[in-house]
Formats: sequence, structure tokens, C-alpha cells
Amino acid sequence: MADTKHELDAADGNENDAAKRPRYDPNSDQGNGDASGLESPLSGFKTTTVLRDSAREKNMFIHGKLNDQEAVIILEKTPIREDILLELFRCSRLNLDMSNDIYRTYQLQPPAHLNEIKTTVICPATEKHVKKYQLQETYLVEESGEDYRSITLPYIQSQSFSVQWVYNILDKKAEAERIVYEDPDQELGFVLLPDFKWDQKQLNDLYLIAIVHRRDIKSLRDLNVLHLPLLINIRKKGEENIFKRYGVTANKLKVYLHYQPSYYHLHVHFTALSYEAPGCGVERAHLLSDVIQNIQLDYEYYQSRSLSFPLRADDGLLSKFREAGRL
Ligand code: G7M
Repeated sequence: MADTKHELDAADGNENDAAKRPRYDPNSDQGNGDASGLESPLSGFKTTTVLRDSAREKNMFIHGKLNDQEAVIILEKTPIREDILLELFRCSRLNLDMSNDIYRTYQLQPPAHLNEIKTTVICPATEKHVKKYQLQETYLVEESGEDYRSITLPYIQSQSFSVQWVYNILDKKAEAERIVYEDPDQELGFVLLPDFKWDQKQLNDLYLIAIVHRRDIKSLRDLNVLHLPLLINIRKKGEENIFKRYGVTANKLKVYLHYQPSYYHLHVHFTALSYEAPGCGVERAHLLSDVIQNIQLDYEYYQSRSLSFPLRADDGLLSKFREAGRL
């Protein structure tokens, strides 16, 4: 565990270095900066609407305008870490709320650096981003191989999110300092790095993604026997390197692909086994080990089998399934 702690501290160090850069520019690929001593880059943000919030998950998704551009901001309170407890109890102010017999409740006001809110900014945000974070009714769709070719594929070719952020990672134009491991082989290789949902401060919500170097595989649907070496390589080296860096063994990991994914460039999710990450339910997540075995049993499993997935009420793909009489 000592190693793990060391690595997490090291990761923090990298983030702090990055945070020393002077000014946040919402349009720059670097996209991060330290607000200390400078006007907050978010001070001009004007809220249009709160798309979603959860008291239980302690997060809020907000749509608004940042410097006249459409933006989505995600605010999320992060878990309390054991390693900050000493400082938290020593250095915070305590305001008593109420006292009754042996019971007392307080408002504890920690020093600013122990009271951070993880903040994700998407700017300029497209209408699709806004919809993605809005609370919506969802419907389960069962897509046959033929449905994929005649309905889904033409739709995603015309509509899907840009994967520029993925190419920036592969080309080392963004997040290069966050890469945990890279296998540079252009056929079998991939880049493993923290998902931007993970702040890397604790292991219980560990979340990394492996992004393949190949640019011709959109999703699970494209995978066949020719891709087995790639998938086996990702599983083996992904697990090995997560163990090396974080001390988390393969039997404490959930390794899976989303179908449908949000971004149509093949990537694999590695999360802590006990962490209920968004999108890890049976209606969307496909365990990598199942995917490998299914293809070993039937080389064209993912071209021929029906796959089910949820679609939101306002998703254009749902309308396409309706128009085709498939709902
Ligand atoms: O499988 P699906 O397409 O739904 O998942 C994509 C994953 O990529 C999600 O878990 C996102 O949190 C993650 N992600 C999305 N973006 C835009 C970024 C990014 O810019 N950097 C990193 N590191 N992860 C991202």
C-alpha cells in the first residue's frame, strides 16, 4: 500500500504542476490553470439552466454561457480522504449547529485546499452535450446486426461526438503527462490514462481508460477475430500496469466496454470493482473478458448478435429506430 500512496502523491504532484500554469483559456487544449491570484476563468459564467443535480451524489450539471460560448459545467464534491484527516481536524473552524445530551452537530469549515470541488468545463458545448447531461426518460432498444448496419451506423456517421480529444491524447497534444502506460505498437497498442471523471486522489473510485492507437475501430460492433490479439493485449498490459502503478490487482477491477459508447473510437474502461461508475450496469457495460470469449466462440459474434442498450427519449437514434418500425 505504501507504493500505492507514493504513486498517488506523485500523480497529485503532476496535477499541481499543471495547475501552476497562469491563465485558463476555455478554448485552449490545455484547459487548466490555477485561479490563485487571478480572476477565476469561470467568473463570467452565466447559468442558463441546471440540467441535473443530485443531493446523494453531491453533483450538479449546469448549462450556461462562458464568454458568449455555450458551456456545460459539472460540479462534484469529492470523497473525504483518510490522509487529510489530521489536517482537517487541526486546521478547520467549527461552528456549532446544535447540542443535545451526547449529540452535537457542527458546520466544519476546512482550509480552502481541503475543500475543493472537482469541476469539469465543456466549452464550447454542443447541443448533444447539453442533452447528454439532462435528466431524461430512457428506453431499452434491441439492435440486431442488420439494425446496426441499416439504422445505427448511418446515424452515428452523421451525428456522433467529435473524437478530437482522443486524437489529442494519442498524438500527445493533451494529457501527455497523465499517461500511466503506453504500448506504442500501432496495431496492438494503446494509451492507458485516468478517465477525466477520476481525480486520482483515492483508489475507491479508480477509473482509467485504454484508448487504442488504431483509428478504424468504432465500437464493440466492429470487433471480430482479427482483433483478439489487440483485446488480449489491452487486458493483460492494462491490468499489469494498473497493478504496477496503483497496487490494485486484476481481481479488484471491472474491465469493460460501453455499447453504445459516447465516443466512437475503441476504448476500454478499467474501474475499481466496488465502484458503481456511471454506465457500468448490464444494459451498457460489456466485460472485456466476455467479449474476448464470445469472439473466440463465434468469430463474428458482434456482427451477428442482437445487442441491447438504453437510449434517452430525445436521442435522435431512438427516432430512427421508431421510424424503421423497430420500437
Ligand atoms: O464508453 P464511453 O464513450 O461512454 O466513455 C468515454 C469515457 O471517456 C468516459 O468515461 C469519459 O469520462 C471519458 N472522457 C471523455 N472525455 C471528453 C475525456 C477527456 O477529454 N479526457 C479523458 N481522460 N477522459 C475523457
